[in-house]
Amino acid sequence: MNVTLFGYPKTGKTTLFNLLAGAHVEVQAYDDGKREPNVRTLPLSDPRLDRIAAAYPDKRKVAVALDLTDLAGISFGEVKTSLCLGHLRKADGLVHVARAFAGADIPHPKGRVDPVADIRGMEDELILADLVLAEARLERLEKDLKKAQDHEGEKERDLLRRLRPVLESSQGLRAVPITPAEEKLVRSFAFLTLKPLVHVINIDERDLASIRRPEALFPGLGAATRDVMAFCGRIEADLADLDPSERPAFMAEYGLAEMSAPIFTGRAASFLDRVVFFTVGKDEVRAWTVKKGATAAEAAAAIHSDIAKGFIRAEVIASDELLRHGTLQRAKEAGAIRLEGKDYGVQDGDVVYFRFAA
Ligand SMILES: Nc1nc2c(ncn2[C@@H]2O[C@H](COP(=O)(O)OP(=O)(O)O)[C@@H](O)[C@H]2O)c(=O)[nH]1
Ligand SMILES: [Mg+2]
Repeated sequence: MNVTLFGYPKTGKTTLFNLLAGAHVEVQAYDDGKREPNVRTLPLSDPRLDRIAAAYPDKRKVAVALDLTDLAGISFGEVKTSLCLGHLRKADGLVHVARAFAGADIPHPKGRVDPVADIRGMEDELILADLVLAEARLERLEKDLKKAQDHEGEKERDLLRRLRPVLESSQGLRAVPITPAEEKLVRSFAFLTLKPLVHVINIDERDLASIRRPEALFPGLGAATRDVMAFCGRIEADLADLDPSERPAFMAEYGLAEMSAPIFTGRAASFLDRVVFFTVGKDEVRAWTVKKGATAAEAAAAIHSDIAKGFIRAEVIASDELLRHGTLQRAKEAGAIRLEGKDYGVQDGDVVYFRFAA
């Protein structure tokens, strides 16, 4: 799973990257012309995994790996031609970092701090980048279809003809109902406005008391609010540098109940439209993810194609219930484990054992 941080220059992207990844990449007030993204893979901590693993002290604990990418700033109006576009298209989820901190020492490219305008501006830029792509593809397809018949090509053209006016009316493609078959047709385009997107606002330290209520700080956000979160780069970066034993006292002084990074990573799977399930194997207790709505057969395939091929049954128990029993063995003795078939829809938090014929 890849999550990519992007945004206009000097909004606190690298500061957030450091907080999320526990990294120490240098942050700067002035552009150093660095274009290479920062990348880290981090284990997604999950309290359910910790508790299941605690019941099996001899087994290794393996978390879901999250690939985090931190891009160089994109200048205003340049998303559609940016060198970063390829990175954005590769991402499973996008995190747009917007600046709300005043910081007179950090120049703002537009000479004003207005996160609501920047969020709207960035959404428009993503829509425009998709429109440029859709139009180019449509033009080519229409030309090709005049020369030769192509049934698949016609389906694609019809879909693009439906999507283009949506983009032209400044709406993202997420609002369009698309069937799974149609989704397959456009998957290779990696439309940006089909990806999960969250706006993360880097708030000013004087607004710290409202950090978990960005909608109160920025009433102009309107309908976009449900996809907005906030952090405070300057203060949280300082807190992260402290010895963990000293941190709570300083957090209390600031009135900050929780650091933002663990809140964000805790929501990562649901943000990416995925569910987490667990396996207890011979050597390891492990967390996996599949897209929301995936079947037991698809979950098996996420582990190994052989398990999916020889799939017989899935033995399933919710992690909460497993923890009430202690171990799978005891849950089994209590008759608490269900047998499910290929088409069972995997639920977030399921603990699954796949029976399969090798
Ligand atoms: N005053 C203030 N400065 C910040 C805050 N967050 C980041 N900065 C500073 O803004 C500059 C750019 O930060 P950086 O994370 O490199 O931004 P990026 O260009 O988006 O990656 C650095 O000097 C940071 O120390 C904040 O919340 N308040
Ligand atoms: Mg940066």
